[in-house]
Amino acid sequence: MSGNITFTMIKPDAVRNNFIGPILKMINENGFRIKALKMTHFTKERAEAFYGVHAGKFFFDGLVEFMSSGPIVAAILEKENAIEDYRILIGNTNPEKADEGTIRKLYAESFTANAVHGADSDENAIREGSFFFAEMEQF
Ligand code: IDP
Ligand code: MG
Repeated sequence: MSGNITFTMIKPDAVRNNFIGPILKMINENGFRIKALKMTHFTKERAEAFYGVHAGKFFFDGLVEFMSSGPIVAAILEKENAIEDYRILIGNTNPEKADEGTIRKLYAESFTANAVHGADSDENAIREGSFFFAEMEQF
């Protein structure tokens, strides 16, 4: 059982496709409280730093290009067992493999343009949230 905070982003494809509203609605309806919310834009440099763990992988350059291609929405979410429960709600990284009813199944465009990000550990939720929210330590 992990902590009660996770970090998410609505990625540029979902923002372009007008899915901010439906995705936030799903987040709320699945028991998450939105603790902080910001619409913003990654520079290429900040996207490279955010996804630094993937540097050198075949998809890295395309991922950085995509993530800096338009606005994103960053948010801190609260729920018991937040990390694990949110990863279930978003579905598999590859939307073709995502279960029915998951955010990625419903709203993703492709493997890279897969609608949303979800932190994979308490530690990464803090690290990633700190990219966007100075008050991260309060959550
Ligand atoms: P996650 O977002 O489900 O945690 P990660 O493995 O952390 O998946 O990868 C980060 C992001 O990089 C993915 O959400 C996706 O946008 C992109 N990505 C990962 N693997 C691939 C791939 O094999 N092809 C294309 N894009 C990928
Ligand atoms: Mg990941």
